[in-house]
Amino acid sequence: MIFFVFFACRSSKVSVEDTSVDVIEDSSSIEQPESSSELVDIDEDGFLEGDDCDDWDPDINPNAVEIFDYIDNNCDGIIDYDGTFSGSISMVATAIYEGVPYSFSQTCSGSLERERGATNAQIVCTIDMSQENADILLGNEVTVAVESTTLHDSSWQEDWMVTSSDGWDTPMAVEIQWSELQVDLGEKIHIEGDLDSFSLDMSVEGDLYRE
Ligand SMILES: [Ca+2]
Ligand SMILES: [Ca+2]
Ligand SMILES: [Ca+2]
Ligand SMILES: [Ca+2]
Repeated sequence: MIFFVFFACRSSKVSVEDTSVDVIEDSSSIEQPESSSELVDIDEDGFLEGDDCDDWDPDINPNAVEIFDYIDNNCDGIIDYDGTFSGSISMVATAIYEGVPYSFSQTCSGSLERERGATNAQIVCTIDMSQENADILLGNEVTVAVESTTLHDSSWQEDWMVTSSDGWDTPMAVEIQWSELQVDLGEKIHIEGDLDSFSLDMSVEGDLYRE
């Protein structure tokens, strides 16, 4: 009987209590996590990682001098002598036909693309057919071109292929020379080529500029 009374008293207390609580949030008192986008200068070269294209190497930064090493030293997006170049190239030629020499002169368009050393270049000459026997000896178009070659320096000599729209082709020794990286970031290329064969002499010369 004593047990019954104790139980009855306890249950009446619990049933009438309201346990709900209003929670008041104060956002100013909540600590925000530190921003993860905060820029740092890991290599301590004076440039934050947003402007420094290699924040682990103090020799690479926007104030560095571009040198030939397959790396973008000065963070301008251009590696060494990379780029697209174009310009005018002069072509002169002398060809023998039935024992008689005929001379030709033409202004041609040159272009060169270099990306991480891989280079394609061509000179396209649309021949002025009013020149005597141009149709027989040169054809409507002569190109001097090289494809998929890799440049390892600022000057370079290699055989390019001279091809006529008439169907013949022959190699020409071509030398190209970039202007100094330290002077103008290598924005100019000088091109000279010579072909000296039994029936045809041809030379090309001119400058291409970074576009
Ligand atoms: Ca840095
Ligand atoms: Ca750096
Ligand atoms: Ca470089
Ligand atoms: Ca560069």
